[in-house]
Amino acid sequence: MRKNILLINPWIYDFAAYDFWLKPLGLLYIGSVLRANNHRISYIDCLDPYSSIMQQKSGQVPKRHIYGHGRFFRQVIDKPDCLKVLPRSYYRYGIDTEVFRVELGRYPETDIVLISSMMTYWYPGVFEAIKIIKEMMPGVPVVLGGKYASLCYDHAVTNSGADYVICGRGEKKILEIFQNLFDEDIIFEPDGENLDALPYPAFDLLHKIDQVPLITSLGCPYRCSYCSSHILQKNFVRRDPIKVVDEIEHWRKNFGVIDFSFYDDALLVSSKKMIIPLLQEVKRRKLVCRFHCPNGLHLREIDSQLSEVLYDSGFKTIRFGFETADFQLQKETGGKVKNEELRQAVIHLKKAGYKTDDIGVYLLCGIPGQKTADVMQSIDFVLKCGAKPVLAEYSPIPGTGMWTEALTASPFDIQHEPLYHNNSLLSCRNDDFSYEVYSKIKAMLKTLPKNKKVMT
Ligand code: B12
Ligand code: SF4
Repeated sequence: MRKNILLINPWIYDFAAYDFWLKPLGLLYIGSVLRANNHRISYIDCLDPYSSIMQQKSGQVPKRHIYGHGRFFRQVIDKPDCLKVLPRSYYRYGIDTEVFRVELGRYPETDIVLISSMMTYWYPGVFEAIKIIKEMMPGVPVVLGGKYASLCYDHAVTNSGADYVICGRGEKKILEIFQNLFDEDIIFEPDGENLDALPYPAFDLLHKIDQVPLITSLGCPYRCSYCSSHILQKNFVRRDPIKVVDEIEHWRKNFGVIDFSFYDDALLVSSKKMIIPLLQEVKRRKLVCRFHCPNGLHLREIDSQLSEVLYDSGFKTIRFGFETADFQLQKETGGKVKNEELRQAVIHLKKAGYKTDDIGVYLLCGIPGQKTADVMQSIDFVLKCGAKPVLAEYSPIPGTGMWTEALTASPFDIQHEPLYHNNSLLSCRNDDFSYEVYSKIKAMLKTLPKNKKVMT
């Protein structure tokens, strides 16, 4: 029998959050799989910047950019005790709890609630939503999945209040739960290794589709020690680039979507097999769209052909994962890039038309044992290459290669309290690379004239 399923994208509780093309892609994939199994799907987005009730109530509209990114609603809330060390305000991002209750009240027939989770340190927003759901919908089972649930499974099982916690990809596991709970036959079962066999994510449930995130692949062929990609997805699986363009065309033609963001971990790897044919096909079909990459891209892949195709296809601002200019550290953390590769990549990108400010290069700061000199030398190297350094604060993630080192290095109890994984906290700071030093470097980067060297 058809079930009424309510999907929930929970709040973010944090010091700062900005909607950098952030959508609950995994949850909406699960929704589409359940819809393909003939169930009725509804959706509440706690982060919805277009909520009309919230706009009426607050008299405000969060500032949005035409490219599909922008601000959320937000309310100042009490900081959890353990985060009081950071003298910054703490917010609930999204609609307020009363509006959430009004939204929940619209779905009295709900048979089961599915809630997602993102950053490990955003769990308080998930818990708050579950608490309210349990209060307003007693007896309705709640299933929790997503990244926090996968990376901090035991913490989620013990503390979240959910009836079921799912670790890892959810398309098949949710069907098993449905079989057990409701004795449901499976009508459509996705093939986990074939991403093209999945129905398109249920973005039609959103009040407004300001942009659509895409995945051309899951996983990554590299194994960087600070990254959890291989925990979340063991092998690197890719789609057929032409099928990705079919999806782009679907959203473009049927929903008028212009902006698309790629959520891949390794979008540019083997570019001739994916991104180049994909973008060429977009051009051949004359699809007018803009592409965005909130994630760091692989510098190693950049050559003259790829630079030209990217520039020509409307990738106007690009960000690369470089992390450090220190050769030893590059090697120890996984060897995804070398200094010479950055130098060469910037030359190709500039020939294609990119300016210094368009080429953002992420530098990981605050990893265990890191010294200020390493961060400064890395900034200097990026500037010398003619690109823009962008600091990315390290967030320790359970199960990663660097986790044991992080446990030893951190002055905080990162093992038992995921709130300490918050990148704003710089939880593996040390006497040399302290929070004060980091703040000064960050401020300095904001005022730095283009192409200026900071140290030799
Ligand atoms: C895209 C992305 C971003 C985007 C958008 C965020 C988002 N939508 O999550 C942006 C660029 C904003 C971002 C930023 C950051 N990110 Co990020 N990001 C990702 C990325 C690459 C993909 C997430 C994604 O959507 N995947 C695709 C979908 C299909 O998968 P999924 O959501 O996991 O869903 C599946 C399952 O989880 C499950 N599932 C999901 N929901 C539900 C619900 C139910 C009920 C069920 C049953 C199952 C289920 O089923 C789904 C389908 O199989 C992940 C890495 C990764 N490989 O996952 C990192 C990741 C989440 N990010 C990470 C980090 C470190 C960051 C930054 C801190 C980086 C930095 N230093 O600046 C910032 C933080 C920003 C902030 N304000 O705090 C870490 C997590 C850190 C943590 N402690 O939690 C990850 C895991 C990468 C890593 N380094 O290992 N990120
Ligand atoms: S290359 Fe990027 S996505 Fe792949 S393991 Fe390293 S940091 Fe993670």
